[in-house]
Amino acid sequence: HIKKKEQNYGGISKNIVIGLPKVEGIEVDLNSKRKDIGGKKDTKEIVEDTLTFEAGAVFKPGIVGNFEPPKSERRTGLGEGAIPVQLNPADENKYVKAKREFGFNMVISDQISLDRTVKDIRDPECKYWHYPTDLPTASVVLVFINEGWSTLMRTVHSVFNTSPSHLLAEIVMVDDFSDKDHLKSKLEEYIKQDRFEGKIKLVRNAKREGLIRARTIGAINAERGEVVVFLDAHCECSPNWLPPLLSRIKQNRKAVVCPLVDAVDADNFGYAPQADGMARGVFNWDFFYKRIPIPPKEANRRERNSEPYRSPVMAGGLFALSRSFFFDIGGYDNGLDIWGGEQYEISFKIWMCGGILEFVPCSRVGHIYRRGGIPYSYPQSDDGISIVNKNYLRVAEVWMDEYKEYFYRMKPELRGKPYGDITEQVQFRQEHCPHDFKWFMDEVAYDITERFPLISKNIGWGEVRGVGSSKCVDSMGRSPSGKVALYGCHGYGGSQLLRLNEGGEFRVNEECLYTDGSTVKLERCVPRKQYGWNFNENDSKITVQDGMCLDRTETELFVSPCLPDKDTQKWQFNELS
Ligand code: UD2
Ligand code: MN
Repeated sequence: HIKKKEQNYGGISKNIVIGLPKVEGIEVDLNSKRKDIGGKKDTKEIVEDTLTFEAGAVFKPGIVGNFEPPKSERRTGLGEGAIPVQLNPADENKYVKAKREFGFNMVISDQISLDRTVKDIRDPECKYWHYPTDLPTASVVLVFINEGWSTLMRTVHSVFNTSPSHLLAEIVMVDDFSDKDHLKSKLEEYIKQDRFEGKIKLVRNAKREGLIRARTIGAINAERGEVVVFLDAHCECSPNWLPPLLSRIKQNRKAVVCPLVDAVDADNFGYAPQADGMARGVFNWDFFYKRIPIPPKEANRRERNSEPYRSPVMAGGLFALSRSFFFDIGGYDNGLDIWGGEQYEISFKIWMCGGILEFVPCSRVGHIYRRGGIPYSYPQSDDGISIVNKNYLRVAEVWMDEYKEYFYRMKPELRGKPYGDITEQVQFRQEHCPHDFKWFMDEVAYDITERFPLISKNIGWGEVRGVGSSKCVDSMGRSPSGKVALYGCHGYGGSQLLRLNEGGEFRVNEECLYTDGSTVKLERCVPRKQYGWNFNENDSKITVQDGMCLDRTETELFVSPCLPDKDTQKWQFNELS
């Protein structure tokens, strides 16, 4: 059903696919991918299909494992070993422009070899792990749109240089409708080079699909490898990053594994671990990705720190899984657009449909976190809700059962907003996924509510306007410890979107209002702290413990003893629950 237009580019690769079949006039139903790929139809089949393998990796203290050094020779160029590179002040203007265009310092990137090696910051234990030699092969899928040349191609070179060639089946590059010249014929020529052994397949989307459908298209086209590895298009791999991932999948076909993601600095291209070391991936109730320490229960399941550990959710961009398992769990929801939310969808799915999600400490990959710019735009949404929020709604509605209520309490403005048709996803879940969200919270993500307690029901939310005034409570974009003030009501939400709930919290996003007895300030909400805010609809007063009331001058907020008829102590929320 999914037919590809195959073109032979001078014998370099027989599999270069240009254009989605859709534009070629062939009906392609992305939703039918499961059937096409031989995915399984019901839970029973998925379970029986689990392959059991012999021994996995073995730890032998003192005996170095089958660690394969990078293919490139030791080099001495600029940025080699990921030592930070300083910008020549004469390049300041070019630098500013590049940062705005790509989010990266392309001036420096262009000066660093595409074959550079990065620092080896793995746990020293890692070299004593002995991985099986007959591992499943991998197709590495890179989706990209308008990425800078050297950061994109350094990703390709790095994957080549650091992967044992018998395990690297192919790299599938999915161009999500880029319009930059350097990604046109130059790219097609470049990937034909002998050094890439005909292993690079380029798929050009005929229209902008967004990273989520682009990845699905990549997985559909990744026919050569047993495992699909997704990476962002601006990554650099550490030594021996691939075997620990493949080995885990070999042991358990339903293990979805993430490397530890290190940070390649967007300005100087230095390489560093994330500040909090090894962490679990979780989310707060408005779907911000968070990292929290590995709880003892999980840490103790392992004998060594260098062993894989389970995580409730992944960050999104970098992970490996059996290609057939990807399609068994239905791949991504094709209704997710452009960017965002898919990391939760796939994570919930993995757990709730019978898989496991792990972080693998001996596999490390660097990712450049954008700073100061993005090379693509977010299309305008047509129904008064941003694309990211719409994605979140789909994920919450399909997967979170009664827990979606906490999401809505954090984002009350999204209640009732349109999120498209989810019938197919709901049906898929019913037919294939034995666990519900409560099971996920209790058995897998049991450490989330410690950090991000369930949100209490809102009493009032929206703009908080002084009665008889045109001013609203405004966080003024001041993050923790800033003073909250009054500002002309603007109706755009953001710093004026507040929520006061039955748990006594008065919040703007993750920040809570508190008072030192006179002024009103913001702090990162402290779990289970009794802030003591309340709103009384009858006298329009916002009180905080000990009979104090929220009060105002023209521009300032403070608390003062409650007085029955004091007009400056009267408030109105534009929405009451
Ligand atoms: C993070 C993830 C990213 C994805 C995203 C949420 C990491 C390190 N990164 O954002 O993988 O899960 O959260 O959705 O975990 N792209 C397209 N088409 C688009 C937009 C982006 O192909 O319309 C490509 C882009 O070129 C890049 C990849 O998708 O290769 C991820 O985009 P990003 O790097 O801008 O996202 P990031 O790292 O901020
Ligand atoms: Mn990225």
